[in-house]
Amino acid sequence: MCKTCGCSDGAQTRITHLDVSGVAVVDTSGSSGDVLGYAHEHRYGDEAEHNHGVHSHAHGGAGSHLNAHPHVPGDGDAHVVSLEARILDKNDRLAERNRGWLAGRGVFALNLMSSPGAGKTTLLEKTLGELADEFPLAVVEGDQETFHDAERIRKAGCNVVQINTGQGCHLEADMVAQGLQEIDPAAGSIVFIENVGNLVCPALFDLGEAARVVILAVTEGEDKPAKYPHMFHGADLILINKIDLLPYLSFDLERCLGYLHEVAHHAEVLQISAATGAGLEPWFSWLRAHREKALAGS
Ligand SMILES: Nc1nc2c(ncn2[C@@H]2O[C@H](COP(=O)(O)OP(=O)(O)O)[C@@H](O)[C@H]2O)c(=O)[nH]1
Ligand SMILES: [Mg+2]
Repeated sequence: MCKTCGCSDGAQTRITHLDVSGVAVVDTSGSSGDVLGYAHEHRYGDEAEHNHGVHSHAHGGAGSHLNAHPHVPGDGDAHVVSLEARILDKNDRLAERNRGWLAGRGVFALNLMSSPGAGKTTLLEKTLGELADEFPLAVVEGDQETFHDAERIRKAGCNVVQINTGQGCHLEADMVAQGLQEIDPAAGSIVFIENVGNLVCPALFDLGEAARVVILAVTEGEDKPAKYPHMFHGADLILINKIDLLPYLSFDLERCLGYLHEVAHHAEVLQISAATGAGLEPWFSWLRAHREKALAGS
């Protein structure tokens, strides 16, 4: 059991590739690709190779995990630490494999993280509307349960796979590898990986992305970067969302920017409203530039 976020050994990951043309879902477990019933899911945690009891409950990228989950020294502690180190090594190795696979294809993949409800899916909907005519886009959706977000993305006409993590609170590299196989992104694509809503554990798992984008909604309060520094420290780009609500809140923007400077001075910060579209042009430009770079490097 993860002491930080409550992942349990019973977690089961399911991967579902939604069919863009209709409400049906393509079963991802068989080789035929037949269109099956809506609720047909691929439980890859059942496969022998994916020992879910181990990989779904590892927390922390490289050494950060050991800091985040300190162990009380005692009998068996060395064993626990070495087991965790092996699990984390495994995630990092798989993340590197994803990164190489994406780079070889000239695909720009980003890991989009935030608290639940900060506006990740709304931003993706707006972004798909703007960029879909320019180059191929695909989305890997991470949620504990439901196809709600994947449905929203599918309605926008985008290639999307939903990963349901069960009791797991974050995506891991092997889940994303499965998702990438499903969406099979073309050269020059952007792949958006919407992580499970959580400001803690997703920060600790490398998925093989080329960039990390963190959304902070003004409704969450200005102190979240100070309270959850690991998440913001790892970001390449931070989007302060829901700025349309600023007139109605006591959110102290200057203070928030101060905290961000302290924990993530290297990151670019943009102020946006995913709902109204305000401030989104620099975000679109950022995406175009990173996609160009990924394509040029392939
Ligand atoms: N006012 C306002 N609401 C927003 C904005 N972005 C998202 N929302 C709302 O916030 C709620 C959660 O958004 P969603 O995109 O599902 O968040 P997610 O859980 O991070 O994917 C929804 O009701 C959205 O309509 C914004 O910029 N301004
Ligand atoms: Mg969402």
